[in-house]
Amino acid sequence: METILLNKEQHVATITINRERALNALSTQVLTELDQTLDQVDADRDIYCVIITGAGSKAFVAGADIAEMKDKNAEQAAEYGAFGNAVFRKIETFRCPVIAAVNGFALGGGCELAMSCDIRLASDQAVFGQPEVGLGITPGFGGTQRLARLVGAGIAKEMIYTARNMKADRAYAIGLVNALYPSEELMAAALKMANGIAKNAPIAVANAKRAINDGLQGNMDEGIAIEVKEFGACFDTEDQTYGMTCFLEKAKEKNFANK
Ligand code: CO8
Repeated sequence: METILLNKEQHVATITINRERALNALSTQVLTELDQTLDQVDADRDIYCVIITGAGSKAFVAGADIAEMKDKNAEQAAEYGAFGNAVFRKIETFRCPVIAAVNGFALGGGCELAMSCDIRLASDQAVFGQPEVGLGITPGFGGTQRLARLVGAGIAKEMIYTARNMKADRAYAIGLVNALYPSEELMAAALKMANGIAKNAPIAVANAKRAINDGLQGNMDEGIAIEVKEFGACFDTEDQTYGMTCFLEKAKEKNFANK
C-alpha cells in the first residue's frame, strides 16, 4: 500500500495514514487503502486493539482531499461522502477497540476520523476543527452526527458554524479528547493503553463495545436489553470461566484465550 502503513506488535495493530506531503489528507486512494487495511486487520484474529495515527509530526489528517473534491458534482460528492462514511462506520463498529492517536491537525475529515474511533488520545500540539462551511460545504464524513453526540449540540454547532480551529487543551476540556500528552510521548501512551486493553478478555471487550454503541442508539430500556444480551453471551465463553477462576485462585498473571 502506498498511503497506509500497518504495524503489528503482539495483539495491537497500528495503522498510519502515510501521505505526509499533503498532511495525510484523505484522497480516494487513502480511503480505499484504509478500508482494505481494516479488512486485513479484521481477518487477523490475534489483533485485539487498533491504533490509528498520521505520519509525521504535523498532521493526524488535515481533512478530505480538497483538490480531489473541488470539481465534483452533487452526485459524485454524495458518492464520495457515502464511501467515507462507510469506512468510518467500519471503524466505529470494528470488532475491537480503535484508539486515535492524534499527533497534529485533525481537521474536517481528520476530526471525523478521530471521532469514529472509540478513544481519542492527542498531542498537546494537536488542533481540531470542522472548517467545512468555510469551504462552502457541510461536514460530510459523519461530523454533523458524531460531534454533537460527543460534545453536545451547542459546542458542536459552535465548531461547525464558526469553522474555527480548536487547540488541544480546549478539545480536552470539552471531552472531545480523552487525554493529552507531549508529542513525543503520544505513541507510547497509545500503545500502553492498547496493550492494557488487549490484556483483557477480547470477547468481553468486544461485547462491551457493542453494548455501548448499540445502546446509545435507543432508549434506556432498549439499552439495558442490549446489555443483558451481551453480558449473558460472555457466559458462553471460556474466558469468563478462566477470568473468574483466576480471580478466585488469586492468579498473578492472566492470559485470555479469546474463546
Ligand atoms: N486537501 C488537500 N491538500 C491538503 C489538505 C487537504 N485537506 N490539507 C493540506 N493540504 C496540502 C496543501 O495543499 C499543501 O500542499 P502543497 O505543498 O502542494 O501546496 C500541503 O498539504 C501542506 O499544507 P499547507 O502548506 O497548507 O500547510 P500549513 O502549515 O500552511 O497549513 C493547515 C496547515 C492549516 C492544516 C492547512 O493545510 C489547511 O487549512 N488545510 C485544509 C484543512 C481543511 O480545510 N480541511 C477540511 C477539508 S474538507 C473535509 O474534510 C470534508 C470531509 C467530508 C467530505 C465529504 C465529501 C463529499
